Amino acid sequence: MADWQDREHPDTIVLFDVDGTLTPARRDVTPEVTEILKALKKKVVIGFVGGSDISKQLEQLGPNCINEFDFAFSENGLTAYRSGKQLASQSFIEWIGEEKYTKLVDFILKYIADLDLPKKRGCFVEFRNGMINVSPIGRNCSMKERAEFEAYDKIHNIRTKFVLALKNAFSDYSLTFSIGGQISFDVFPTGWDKTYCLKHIEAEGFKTIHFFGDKTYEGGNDYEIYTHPKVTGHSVNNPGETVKKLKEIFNI
Ligand code: M1P
Repeated sequence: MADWQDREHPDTIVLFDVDGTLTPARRDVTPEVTEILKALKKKVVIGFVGGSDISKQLEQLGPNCINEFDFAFSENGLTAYRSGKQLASQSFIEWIGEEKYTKLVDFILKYIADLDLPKKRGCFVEFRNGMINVSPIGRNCSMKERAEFEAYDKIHNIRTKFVLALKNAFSDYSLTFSIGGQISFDVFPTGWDKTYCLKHIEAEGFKTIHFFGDKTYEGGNDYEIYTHPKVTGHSVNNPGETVKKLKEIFNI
């Protein structure tokens, strides 16, 4: 196992959320962020931990991101890579079982069918390794429709009401419903939030774990890791602020 001795601070890891922290939501990383990450990697160990699945992160952070970052954590760490090599993990469907899963999905699809929305597109439930992602408008919407839904949701609280209905109907399922992006929310077993990724680095013995995220408020999908006792959390509003803070903290 690499012991990171090529870094100035081999016992420090810096983890980043993706959407809103390294990139704008569902958009690509800029050269400015890529450059600062390269400089940071000389000093410390670096990783990302996003809610999205790996295909979206490869699009946003670049096709080689699982090698460029020392640790790559998709779906909160339910899909994980160390130095480009995949690590063993758990799966949502194995955890929940087909019977309970079918009841959950049937409820979701019926709820969406009854929703009165200006536009509906396709892919309302995205089945992932460590979670499902539910989108009332559907993940196939265009960028313009994505922005329209986000604005509509701010007024009508479509996702908040949906999550409430699910919490009531499935109170015995031990599930967490997390609104982390613009058009959807993630559903995963309670505890499989972003702190899950810390299991993959426990054995490395890092003395300092930094985390940068934008949804660090209670209810946001960065909250649990941001407030974790072993983590030094940094709250940012956009990638520009991430760069600014990195320059200040790490003297880059
Ligand atoms: O990384 C934050 C979220 O990004 C996407 O959300 P949305 O498509 O709603 O903007 C999703 O991939 C979601 O799973 C993820 O948590």
